[in-house]
Amino acid sequence: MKIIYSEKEKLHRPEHEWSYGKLLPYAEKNTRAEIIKKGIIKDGMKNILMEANEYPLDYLKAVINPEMVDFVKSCEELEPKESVFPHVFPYRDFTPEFTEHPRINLKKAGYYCFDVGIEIDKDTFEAAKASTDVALTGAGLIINKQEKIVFSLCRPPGHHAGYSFFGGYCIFNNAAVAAHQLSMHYGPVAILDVDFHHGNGTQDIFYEQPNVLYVSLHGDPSQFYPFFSGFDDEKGEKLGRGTNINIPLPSGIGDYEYRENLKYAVKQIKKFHPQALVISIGFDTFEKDPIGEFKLTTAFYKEIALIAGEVGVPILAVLEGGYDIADLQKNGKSFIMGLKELE
Ligand code: SP5
Ligand code: ZN
Repeated sequence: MKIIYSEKEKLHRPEHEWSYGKLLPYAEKNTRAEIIKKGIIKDGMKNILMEANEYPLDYLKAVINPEMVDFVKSCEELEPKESVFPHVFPYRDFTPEFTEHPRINLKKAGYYCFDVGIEIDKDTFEAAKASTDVALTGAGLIINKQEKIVFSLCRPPGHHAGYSFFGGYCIFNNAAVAAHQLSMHYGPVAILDVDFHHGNGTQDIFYEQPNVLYVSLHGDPSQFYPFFSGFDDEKGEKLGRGTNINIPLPSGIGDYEYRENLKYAVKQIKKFHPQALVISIGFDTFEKDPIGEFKLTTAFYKEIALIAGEVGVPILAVLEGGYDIADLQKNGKSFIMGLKELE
C-alpha cells in the first residue's frame, strides 16, 4: 500500500467563500491533506508515503476541456494579491455566438465556474495541478502493477469539476483524470463516490462512457449542494446508459442506514465486473462535519474501506471533502486501517 501527497497542494488557500449570501471563512482548508499525512508519520508508517510525480497537462486534457485547463493556468499571471470570486454566469440560453475566450479575464471566470464558493488566484493552478498529479501517481502504481491499494491525498478536491465546469472547492477532477488512465491501460473502472455531496463533475465526465461506472451515495440534492444533479433518474446516456447510479439519501442518517446503502452500491459495482475501483472518499459524512449532514462515526470509515474491498479489485482512493479539521486525522486513519487490511 502507498499513500501519495504533494507539498504544492497547499499553495491554493482562499480566505473566504460565499455561502448562501454570507461571506464565511473558506472551509476547504489548505492543510487538509497534510493533516492526514502527518497522522501517518505519527503512527510510524512513514515508509508507505510517496511524493507525487509530475505528469504532462495532456493527462488532464484527455478528460477536461483543454480551454478550461488553459484558463486556470492563465490565472498564474495574476498579481500576488489579486483574486476573484466568479460572480456572473452564462445564463441558460446564452448566445451560441459567444466566442470570446475568457482567458485571463477574471470578470468572466463564471464562464467555467458554476458557483461563488471558490476564490481564484495565481497559485490556484499549481495546487490544482499537483492534486491531479497525486491522483495520477496513484493510478500509475496500479497500472504498473506495483501496488494494489493506494490512497491519493488530493487537495483541492475534484468531484464537482466536470469537462467544462468547476466549483464546489474543486478545480480539476482528480478521480476522473485517474480513472480515465486506469480505464485506458488497465480495464473497466468503477468509481464509488462516498463524499457527502453528489459528484456532479465525475458524473458529467463519464455520463456517456460505457467503460467507467459511476456510483454515488450522497445527501439528497433536493436539499443539498449541488442541487441540480444527483437524482436517481440520472442513469447515463448513449453508450453510457446504465453506467451511472445515484443513491440520494436523507439528512441525518447514521452508520446503519449508510451501511445498507453502501452494500447495495457494492453489489451494483460487482455486476459491472470492473478491473479497478476508484473511491472518491469524503469525510464530510462525519457526524461533526460543519457542512455535511450525515452522522457517520470515526470507526465507520474503516468499514467503508472493508465493504468497498469486497469488489475484490485494486483500489485507488482519492480524497474529496471533509471539513471537520479537528477529527480529520483520526477519520483518515480509520479509513487507512481498513485499506491496510485489504492488502
Ligand atoms: C468537495 C466538496 O465536498 N465540496 C462541497 C462544496 C459545498 N459548498 C457549499 C457549502 C455551503 C455550506 N456553507 C457552510 C455552512 C457552515 N455552517
Ligand atoms: Zn463534499
